[in-house]
Amino acid sequence: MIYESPHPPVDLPECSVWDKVWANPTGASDTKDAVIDGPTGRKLSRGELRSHAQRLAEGLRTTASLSQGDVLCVVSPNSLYYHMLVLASQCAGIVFSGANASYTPSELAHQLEDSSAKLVLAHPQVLKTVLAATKQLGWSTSEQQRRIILAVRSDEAGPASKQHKTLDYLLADKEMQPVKVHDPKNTVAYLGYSSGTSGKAKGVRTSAYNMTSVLSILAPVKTYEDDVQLAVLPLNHIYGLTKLVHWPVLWGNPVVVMPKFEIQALCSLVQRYRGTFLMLVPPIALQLARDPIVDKFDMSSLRIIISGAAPLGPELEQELATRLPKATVLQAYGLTESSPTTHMGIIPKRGSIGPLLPMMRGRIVDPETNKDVKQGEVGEMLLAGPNIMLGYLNRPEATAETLVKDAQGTTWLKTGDIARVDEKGLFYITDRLKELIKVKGFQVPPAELEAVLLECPFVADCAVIGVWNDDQQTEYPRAYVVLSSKGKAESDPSATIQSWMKNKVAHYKQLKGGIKLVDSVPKSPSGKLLRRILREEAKAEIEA
Ligand code: 4UW
Repeated sequence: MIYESPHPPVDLPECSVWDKVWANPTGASDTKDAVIDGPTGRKLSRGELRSHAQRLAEGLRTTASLSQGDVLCVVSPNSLYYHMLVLASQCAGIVFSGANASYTPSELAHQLEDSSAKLVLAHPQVLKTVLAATKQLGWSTSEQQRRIILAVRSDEAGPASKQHKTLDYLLADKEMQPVKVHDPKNTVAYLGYSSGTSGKAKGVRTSAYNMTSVLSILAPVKTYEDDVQLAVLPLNHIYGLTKLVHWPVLWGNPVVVMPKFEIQALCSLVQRYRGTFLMLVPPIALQLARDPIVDKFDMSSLRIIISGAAPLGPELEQELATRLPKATVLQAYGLTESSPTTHMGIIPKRGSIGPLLPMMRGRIVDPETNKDVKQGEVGEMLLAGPNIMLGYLNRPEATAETLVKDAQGTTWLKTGDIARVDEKGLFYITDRLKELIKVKGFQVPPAELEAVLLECPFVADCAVIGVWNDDQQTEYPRAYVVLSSKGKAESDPSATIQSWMKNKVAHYKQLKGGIKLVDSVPKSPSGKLLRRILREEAKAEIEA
């Protein structure tokens, strides 16, 4: 059966993202704060944000010679300028591709190469990584100087400004007239990276219409003029990009940005700016619910707390709600491939991701037969709606496996998540069919870690799965490793492999779930890794 959203339909405008976010339905003034840098207190008003974004757009077009459809890659932790960089790209019709600021050079090189990024805007903190990544791709020094620009103003760039230009170089005197997007349904506006149901990270082609639609279908969550958002989640990931970059600008709400999560700093910013809206991931929910430091701050301004990107158990959700009784605690769900939000627990039911948002439709199918299961039974969740991506970049096969058309011509996204729907139409995520591991909400594709491990001289064969860590409320990757003869000669091969991995993959991809030395890893007769067997074994181990 097809589940329909219980919410009334909403209008879906066919315009550019720029026109949507600056439509200003609340009549917010230009002098109102738009972005506040948490650590320094520096601010950009709405007027400044819009004007700077238009000037930067003009510089991207003229000084950097980017044309409509070219890809701009931004590598930066959350900063005062992140909103401006995203919005400048939308003003100029440039495709925005945000990279994770903790990527290693080879991880970043993959995204730069795969996306064919023309220009990189890099925060000075990550410049070393960007230089190493582009060197791997064969960029000469002069090319690096031309194509890598620091994502800060000149007075903040430090010694890096001796070699690289800064945003001041790109900020033109003139404001660009925002481009008109004539076919928003088929115009790619963002290229996020997601492994989807299998394999390595792939470019997700998110159209302008996908983004304007998702902003429209979030309508059931009411925002008010005096709401203040806290941006502790990374703004490059689709969760932050949609809900902490575009959404607050649309509703005229200031956003306080934090470059990294730290519980005391978060609480102090909530208190100082009377924060009302907090989006988080389960490990942050855990600290907010249990860390004694929280009691030292006035958190009474918090009105809505939304958790997503990974499962949050009903007990912890309730614990958080009890500790912060003025706030409504709820869960939401989404994927990079759905731009991202599809469900939101508007009326919270502990452990549920809520009903479908307006215009969304869902199915729960038996993954073997693709036939719908009965209401209440578990199966793979399929979703259809205006926010479903156009497909993966240059990967027609992966796209065809993930987006399937039914006889009525509706395109369904196979989420790779196992879910059930109760009698009230509320959805519950119960398991994951796909091999993806989520560490504190970040994607960790096991196939990627296996490929890196197989380059290690101590490893003959391996398989990687996620194992649940209750203390941290997250999964961590664990490797099952068959040692090579070189590995067998090591006194502590696990420690050697762990330190070998240190520089190869980002910190959140490290094998914190441990390494198990085994004689073989389970494979099908055709040689396909059977990670599910290892997952079941690990689950049984935890439950024992
Ligand atoms: N419960 C259990 C959940 C949940 C979940 C996601 O990295 P991606 O591609 O994307 C995200 C997006 C998170 C998000 C989107 C929209 C939104 O409003 C919101 O608010 C809280 C959060 O993480 O990973 C997608 C995968 O992450 C898992 C699930 O496996 C999904 O396929 N996931 N949300 N509430 N699991």
